[in-house]
Amino acid sequence: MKLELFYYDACPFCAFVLNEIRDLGIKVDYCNILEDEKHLNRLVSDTGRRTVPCLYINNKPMFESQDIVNWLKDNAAKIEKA
Ligand SMILES: N[C@@H](CCC(=O)N[C@@H](CS)C(=O)NCC(=O)O)C(=O)O
Repeated sequence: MKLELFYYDACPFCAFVLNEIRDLGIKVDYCNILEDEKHLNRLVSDTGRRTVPCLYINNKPMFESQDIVNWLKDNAAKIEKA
């Protein structure tokens, strides 16, 4: 399962998701949309939005930090460890 988190550092909703990822000890690829324009461009072209956090699950975008955290908790056993 390929997981990519689109985020930036100053976003509190992103911090909520990042903390959960750390607590679960799972492997996620990080896509900082302010540090690398290609990540921002991909997010906008795929979704028409620049809202973060957005978790790509096998290339399918999921918005809403609470939904992302719930999904990560529910699926943690199936996700590769960091
Ligand atoms: N309800 C959303 C809120 C996300 C949100 O407001 N993110 C802000 C950054 S802290 C953002 O990306 N705003 C820019 C935009 O939506 O275009 C969540 O919990 O994920």
